[in-house]
Amino acid sequence: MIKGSPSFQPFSEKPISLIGENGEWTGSFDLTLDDGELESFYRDLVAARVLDERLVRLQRMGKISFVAPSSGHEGPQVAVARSVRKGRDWLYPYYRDTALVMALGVPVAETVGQMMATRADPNKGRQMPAHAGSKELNVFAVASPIASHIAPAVGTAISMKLQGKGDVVVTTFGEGATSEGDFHAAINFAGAQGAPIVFVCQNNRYAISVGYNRQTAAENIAAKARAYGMPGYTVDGMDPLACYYVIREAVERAREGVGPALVEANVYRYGPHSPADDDTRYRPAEEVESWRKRDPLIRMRRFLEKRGLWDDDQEKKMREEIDEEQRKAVQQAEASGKVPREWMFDDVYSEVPEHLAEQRDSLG
Ligand SMILES: Cc1ncc(C[n+]2csc(CCOP(=O)(O)OP(=O)(O)O)c2C)c(N)n1
Repeated sequence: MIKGSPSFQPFSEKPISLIGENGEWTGSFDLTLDDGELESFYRDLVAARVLDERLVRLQRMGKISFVAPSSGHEGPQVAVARSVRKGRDWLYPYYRDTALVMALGVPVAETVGQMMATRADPNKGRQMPAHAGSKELNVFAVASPIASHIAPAVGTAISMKLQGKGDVVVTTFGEGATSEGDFHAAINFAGAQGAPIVFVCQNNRYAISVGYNRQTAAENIAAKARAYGMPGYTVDGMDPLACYYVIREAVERAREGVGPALVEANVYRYGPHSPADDDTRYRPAEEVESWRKRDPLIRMRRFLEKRGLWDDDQEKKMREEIDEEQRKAVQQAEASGKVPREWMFDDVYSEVPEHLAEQRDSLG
């Protein structure tokens, strides 16, 4: 057992939840977050939603070519960001993790700069949009092939174990990724090696148009952990505090050398898979609406209100601040200018070979 942790039962039938749908605390242990931490947690959730809606608008305006909407996924993403030691632990996220990188501290101008391929992009415009990465914060640059980042994440975790510094890796992915061989090879090896890694599956029930029941016959994703010799937790992903406490426990467990864990957070993506996807063709509007009623932001806000920490005025003020911050960040990203073409030759060789130097110079 991990010191000071509530210790959750793995392989529960019902998803683990700590906030009831009306905002009441239903946990069997005392909250350890103080009022300020709870408020800033809520701010992270709201800021992520506001940014997601802004990115979708920017895509419609033709300023971004691709976006992977993250609204509905905020709970586990913000929970991961709040469970790790920033700049020490390692993150291998996927393309839908905008809320995660934002809550971790990647500046909005950097995220938007990446999306727009401007000079504000630390990836120098050489990635698809929605492919974050941060050297300072140990965020591995997102890879487009599904599940291909999971094996390198395990490799990093084994390396952390060998170095013995107590650093942990967290990797995230959708349930579709668990159908890939890469996932199974990687998680198997992590189990065998006792690697300090937490696998966080954001199960939004669809891999583009492929529904959960066509993806796997397993009752849930967490059950798969049994075969790999690690605990598997099913969490109500629309309950931000349940995501936080379970993920934090899994991270601390890994840090103390107990080994890896798989956390499945049941979320819902409200938007299409990407702008190229028409989700009305494969899921009824009533289904989307019914999940919207369980919205993580509404749940957290009710929780704060019940504790006397939040009211309409605070909400209005916070939303105005967030909106203004993000508006300025977008301006900053745009003002930095498009990435120069010659940047594509950077960072490949320590010394640019003659033929590449020639090609670079021929760009004019
Ligand atoms: C190896 C590979 N196969 C197929 C694709 C095309 N593709 C992109 S996203 C996606 C669905 C992934 O679904 P999931 O892992 O559940 O994550 P979600 O997008 O639902 O969050 C697919 C099939 C890809 N990028 N890589």
